[in-house]
Amino acid sequence: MKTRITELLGVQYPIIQGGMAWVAEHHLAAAVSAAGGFGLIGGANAPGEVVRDEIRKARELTDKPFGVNVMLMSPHADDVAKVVVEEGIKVVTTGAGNPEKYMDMWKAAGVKVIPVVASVALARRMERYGADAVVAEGCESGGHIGEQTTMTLVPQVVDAVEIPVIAAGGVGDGRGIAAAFMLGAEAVQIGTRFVVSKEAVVHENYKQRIIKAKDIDSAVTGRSHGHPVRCLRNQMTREYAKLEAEGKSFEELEYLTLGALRRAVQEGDVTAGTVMAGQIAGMISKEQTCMEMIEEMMAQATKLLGRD
Ligand code: TUI
Repeated sequence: MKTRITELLGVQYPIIQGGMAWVAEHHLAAAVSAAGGFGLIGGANAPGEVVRDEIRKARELTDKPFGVNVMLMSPHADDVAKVVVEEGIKVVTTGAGNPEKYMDMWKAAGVKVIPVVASVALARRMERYGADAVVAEGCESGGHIGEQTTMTLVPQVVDAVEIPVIAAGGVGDGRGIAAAFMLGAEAVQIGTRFVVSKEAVVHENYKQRIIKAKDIDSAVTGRSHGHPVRCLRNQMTREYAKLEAEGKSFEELEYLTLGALRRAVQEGDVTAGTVMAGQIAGMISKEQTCMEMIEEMMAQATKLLGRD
């Protein structure tokens, strides 16, 4: 399945791995790229030097291309933005903000820029600023989200811009990929399914929580403060909802979630930690290698799309 995105990224399959905080480290990025997809190292809140180290470690594992996701709310975003240029990274995605201030530096260095957007307005603006593609991310996604669903956002972004569009949010198998293509996307970005891959270095409890999740297990914290974050329901989300209903300030609520993602991902505290995952978690049923996941999804998608 050749598209403008597979050409842009130089990959076999139109599958990009999400730049998930604490999850998208070098083992996962290298495994997705080695399997013919496009792996990403998630900068998240990490300092520039940590991201540099991750890039170098991924290069030891694969000579296939991979990229870096710059999380724009990070206090280290400026440093990470420079490190990707210094390390010769060819593709950057951005999340949780507007990357305009880095565009000139990246374009001058020949870096392809793919902002993640949650609205048509930002997609248009990014195209004007020279973005090479956009990821249109619906609120089925895990983590920091916008308001629109993938089903409604993707076709509206496809109609609004000339650059190719990658669909994200709620894609976890070949049916989701085929559906995204029907909406006009030329690739998909997948996060939650890759969390349960054999190569993802996360706590076993986190993987099992996703594998056991039911359709209704997803919750969004922080809506009332304009910082919606999707995760799986647990003691933390119940406590958060209670305090949110009591009108507690954003700062007080942040205290509850501070460091809670790391506690879930690395220490396996899926009770009090923030178990970020997309709504598709309910469909994800087993651990597999990235190669098995990608080949299974592509076989199903190409069959459904009549391209096999
Ligand atoms: O960025 C994500 N997903 C994330 S980032 C993250 S780390 C974090 N953890 C806790 C709280 C906050 C962040 C976990 N998951 N996805 C991409 C994404 N970007 N989704 C939505 C947006 C977005 C939203 C508003 C992008 C731009 C925007 O407005 C920018 C503007 O200035 O107009």
